[in-house]
Amino acid sequence: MREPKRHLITSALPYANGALHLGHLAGAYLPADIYVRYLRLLGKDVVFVCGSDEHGAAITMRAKKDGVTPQEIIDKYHALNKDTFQRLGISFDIYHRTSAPLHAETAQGFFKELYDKGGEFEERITEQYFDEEYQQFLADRYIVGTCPRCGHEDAYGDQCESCGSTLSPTELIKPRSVLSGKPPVLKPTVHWYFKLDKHADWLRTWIEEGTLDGNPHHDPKTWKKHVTGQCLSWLDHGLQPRAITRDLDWGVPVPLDEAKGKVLYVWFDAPIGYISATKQWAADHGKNWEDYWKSPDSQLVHFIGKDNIVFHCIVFPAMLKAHGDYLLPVNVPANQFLNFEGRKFSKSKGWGIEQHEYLEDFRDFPNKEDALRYALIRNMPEQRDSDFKWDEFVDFHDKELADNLGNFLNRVIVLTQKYYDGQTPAGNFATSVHGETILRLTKELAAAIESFNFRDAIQKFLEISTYGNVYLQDVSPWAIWKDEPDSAVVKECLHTCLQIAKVLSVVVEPFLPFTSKKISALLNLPEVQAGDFARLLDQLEKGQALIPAGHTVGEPVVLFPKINDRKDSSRLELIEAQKAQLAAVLAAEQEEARNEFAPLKPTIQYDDFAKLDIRTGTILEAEKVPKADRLLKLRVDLGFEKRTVVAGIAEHFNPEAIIGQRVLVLANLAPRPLKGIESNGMILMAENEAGKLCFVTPQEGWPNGFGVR
Ligand code: B3M
Ligand code: ZN
Repeated sequence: MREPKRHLITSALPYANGALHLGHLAGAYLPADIYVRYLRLLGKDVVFVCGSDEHGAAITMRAKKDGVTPQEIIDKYHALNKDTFQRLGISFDIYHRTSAPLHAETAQGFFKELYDKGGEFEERITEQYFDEEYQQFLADRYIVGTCPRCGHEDAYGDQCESCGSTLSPTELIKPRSVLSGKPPVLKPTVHWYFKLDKHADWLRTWIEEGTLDGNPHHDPKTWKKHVTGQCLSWLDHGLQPRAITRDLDWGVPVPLDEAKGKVLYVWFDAPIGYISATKQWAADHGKNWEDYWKSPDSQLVHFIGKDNIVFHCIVFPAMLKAHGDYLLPVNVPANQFLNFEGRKFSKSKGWGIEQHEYLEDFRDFPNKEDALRYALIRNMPEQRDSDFKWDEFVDFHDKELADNLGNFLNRVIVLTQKYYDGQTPAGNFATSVHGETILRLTKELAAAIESFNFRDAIQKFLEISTYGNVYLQDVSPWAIWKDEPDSAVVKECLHTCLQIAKVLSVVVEPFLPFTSKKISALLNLPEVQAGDFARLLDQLEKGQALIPAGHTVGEPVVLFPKINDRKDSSRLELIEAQKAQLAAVLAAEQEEARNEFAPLKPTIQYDDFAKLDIRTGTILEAEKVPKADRLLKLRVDLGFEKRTVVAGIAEHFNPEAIIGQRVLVLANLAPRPLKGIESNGMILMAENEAGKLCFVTPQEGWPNGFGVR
């Protein structure tokens, strides 16, 4: 596979129906940004597209919930998400929207092309739920009812959130419309289906072997195992035609006369959003969008979360191939999920933090954007789910960014100022063993980024910083300089450290772009720019100095003031406040759980308890008490005697079913008459909050008559 001329990189288009949390950032946006920034530093022609997914029931449901129009929802969240990404340094070339007219035109054109070709679509008439009061068909999410699997009463037409089952609307027991609350009726409707099944064979070859139409396309070994695994599992289950139109009043209208009132299914139009975004970007920059989507010299990579794999690795590629001329992705390095302090992010449960909330809560925290980016990269869910923890955030920040990177840079600048009035001493870094080592680490870092192993890549970055620190400590120029201010060893040492600092300013840019700027300022060098990584490698290979002798560095600044700082507790307080919020959520949950149970009775003394004589027993006979709905007359074996006990359990148990049941009996309760029968004792039962009863039984094998204490 030859070196591509152009790179088209996409990140999943977030639904504009809510804010995004840290898991989204770590999943699909931060990894793409690292990759794109790296490519730009190599001087590559790259376009990085993203935007809001503004169609589908996710948007209309949200609007209904908030009592506003869908347009208000998308305007609000498009602006919020776009702004937040920008503040976090996610460097999209365009953040487009699927509500743009250019998008509707592009998606309709795509549909029409496939339609006119013939053979890709089929029309099917199916029965779908219809709300007669609102006179409209109901999207899956607009139907709720009882889950056939677990009995949860508010399961959605596509999924039960209680047991996680995937459902179809007609499976729901007692379905009702979210709009009117009334039971919907089934009505026939026509829809267009994309014949995905006919693409199964080439998809399998493409995914398993990395070939397309008999030509090499990509190296399948470079795809993540969990991505390939998910794709093959879909293929193994067999692909079915998929409906690509919907009866909904929000979306891209189906461009057919006979499809009035119908729109394209959101998962049909959303990926085409990547194309319309590229078109808009190209129009804005005087470029040709087709160079990026259709030229064999270009490479397409989709960054997504694992829940979107099938759409990006099976459905969209099939659409592109069916259309013809389009490139297919050379990789889809999907990430797994990030959890938050041991649980899934959940807005409704108050668990987790959204990106814009972080920026707000940490507004006074120095270098907050990169502190977050660093923690998310160190722990990115690349191969398996990972967990964000505040304690780890603190450790990464204090031990790695502050003690390692920050401390190294600070010492180098302070010493250069002190010994040489800020002027870079001459030296032989580039031809030394240090130059060689740094070149090797830099290449390893590059290889890790190119193979989408961003956790490994950031480790390499840390190794370079550590190398500088250890070297500085080993030489300890301060010990030499006080007796020998003109020492060549000290000069060589600071020369070398400054060169390493320059390397750090470049290689850190894809990960921590704000920090890169700060390091450049410390060194009094221009900001890192396109092509600098390539230049750096070239200079190191050629043994050239990266910062020339005599260059005056800047003033020292502490880049990452520690969170655990005895003199200033303000940063630790921010972390403590986050933890306190989580503790409050847990406490509220516990409180709620407690309220589900009957309150405790007043305290008694041990002597009160000791008066109870509870024995193990077995029910020998059971019969209904005439004219008493609730009572059963039981004959119970207590080992030393057999007794009659009348128990109020007739509504819960059939008499036949409890013969032989082991029980605990309060044996010294004074006899009392019940419906004319003398009851001698009481059977111990446990009762749940719904009033259901179960027996409390002795462990198996324990005979009757034993005391309980
Ligand atoms: N909006 C789903 C999601 O946000 C969907 C992605 C579209 S990518 C073309 O997870
Ligand atoms: Zn269920």
